[in-house]
Amino acid sequence: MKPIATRGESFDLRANFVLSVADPHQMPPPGEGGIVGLAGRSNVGKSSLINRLAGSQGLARTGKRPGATTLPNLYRIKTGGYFLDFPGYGYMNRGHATKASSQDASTAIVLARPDIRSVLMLVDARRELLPVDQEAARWFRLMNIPVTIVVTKTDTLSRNGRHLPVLGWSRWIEEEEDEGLFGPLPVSARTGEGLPELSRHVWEILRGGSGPEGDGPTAG
Ligand SMILES: Nc1nc2c(ncn2[C@@H]2O[C@H](COP(=O)(O)OP(=O)(O)OP(=O)(O)O)[C@@H](O)[C@H]2O)c(=O)[nH]1
Ligand SMILES: [Mg+2]
Repeated sequence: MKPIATRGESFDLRANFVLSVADPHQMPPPGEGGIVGLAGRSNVGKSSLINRLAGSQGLARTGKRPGATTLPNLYRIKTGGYFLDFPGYGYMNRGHATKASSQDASTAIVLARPDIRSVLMLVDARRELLPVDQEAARWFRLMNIPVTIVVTKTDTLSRNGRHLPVLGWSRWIEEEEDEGLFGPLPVSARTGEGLPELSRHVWEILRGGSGPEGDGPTAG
């Protein structure tokens, strides 16, 4: 598959699987580019989105049932940097207890790796704003990690219908008065809606910092 292109620019985020991280010590040393995490409730579409961004359908395991991803999975982006696919949290009200060990692994990585440049917090377009998502976003912010709210599965709603969750999330982001909180970006891993914008955003996160890769294409 070709890298996603927008207005003549191309943001090549093709990636390879590196490992499932049970312990942060297994991860490659910092300095090879930053990490962009994907977090959100189980089944929200994190792994599907990585597959689309990386242009490879079989890269991350996806599933109809929540819990397809049980440990954080690390993917190396060929042009520099990493995706980190966090296991989903909080499904069917028993998430916290049953998924404790995968959450432990996620927390350990976040504490150990200051090179997590940003987290994309995925939320389902069909659901109202959920406190569990808001708390997760705030937790990453407490860890001083910039967070971008990404509203997924927009293909399941009409154009009018998707307006509502996007509006709800943009109000919430405004109310938080936090300059490290971005979005909401509406996307669909199914139709590809919003992917050029999201690819550009990820590219800028990876290139925008003081990483070893230097400058890439910029917004404008
Ligand atoms: N309609 C629609 N379905 C989607 C979209 N993205 C993912 N899905 C479906 O949602 C289900 C879950 O997708 P995954 O990518 O496995 O979700 P996940 O967030 O990685 O789930 P966990 O690994 O359990 O945390 C699968 O059946 C996907 O086909 C989308 O944009 N639109
Ligand atoms: Mg997954």
